[in-house]
Amino acid sequence: MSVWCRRLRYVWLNGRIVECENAKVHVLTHALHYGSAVFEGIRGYWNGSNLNIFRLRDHMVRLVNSAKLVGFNLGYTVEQLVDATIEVIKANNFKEDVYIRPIAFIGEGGISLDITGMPVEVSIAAFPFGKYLKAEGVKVKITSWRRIPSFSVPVMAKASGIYLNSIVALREARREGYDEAILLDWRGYVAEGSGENVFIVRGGVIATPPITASILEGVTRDSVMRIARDEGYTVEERDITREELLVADEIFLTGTAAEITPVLEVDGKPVGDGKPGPITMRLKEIYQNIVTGVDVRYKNWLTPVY
Ligand code: PY5
Repeated sequence: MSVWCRRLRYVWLNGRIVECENAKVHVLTHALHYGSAVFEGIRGYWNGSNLNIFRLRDHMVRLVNSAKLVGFNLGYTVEQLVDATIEVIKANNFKEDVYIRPIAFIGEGGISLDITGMPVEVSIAAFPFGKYLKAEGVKVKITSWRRIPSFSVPVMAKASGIYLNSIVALREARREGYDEAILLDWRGYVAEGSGENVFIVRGGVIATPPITASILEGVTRDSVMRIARDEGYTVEERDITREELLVADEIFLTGTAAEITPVLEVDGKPVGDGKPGPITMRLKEIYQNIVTGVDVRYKNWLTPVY
């Protein structure tokens, strides 16, 4: 039995709800060999009476766009993918916080690198999930591995193959005792974390790298920019130098899995006084209130399941 089937009962696979044990692929699956897959990470938050999925439609739009960038067609509309997500959560009857992992991949189409006409498979799985990174804050290393540039691969796509870059970067950081890696882009400017976008605060001004720094255009990044601007902060999308990380008042990471995670140390040096900063904590609190539906100002970001 797959260890996953202890955490979930049903999976949505190619248009149908199937038993977890039957959500399988062959070892010669194209995507397993070449990383020819695109995926999403989405969270659903249980607030005691309903499960609200955060920015579900925006994630599915990115999934469809990722496939387009890699060069294949998902075969499902955004609306169908939204409905399928709700269907699979209902089938499992989850009444707790979940992580949702849709993936579209090239299936059994041979070993050619030409994916033209190869079969595309789509699955959506959801499972109970807690914290991804230490909620109190993380120690990061500026890794020696650079973020794959967008002139080599369309890095705007959340494509599986690109994650080898994140895997080696995080491996290096963890081996040396850090919690997370920050990758610089090919020019040497700050790109992002292994699975998160990066924000810094200097003199009350918030800044985050632009999409021209080979980053994934994060949904949480977009949400945080909106929230911060609504709170009256100035938010700049601009290149950030490595040295700015070392003199920033605050640094935080954003991502679906990581949510808003304070950075306490960079390369062994404390960020500010080494404790989570006030702006980081304020944004974290607002974000928490939004995803649980307490802050109704951003209610259109939530899709209730039940
Ligand atoms: N950058 C990278 C490389 C990412 O993998 C992610 C998300 C982000 C940025 C943030 O994007 P978003 O805010 O849209 O989530 N990472 C996934 C996640 O679910 C997978 C992490 C293992 O957070």
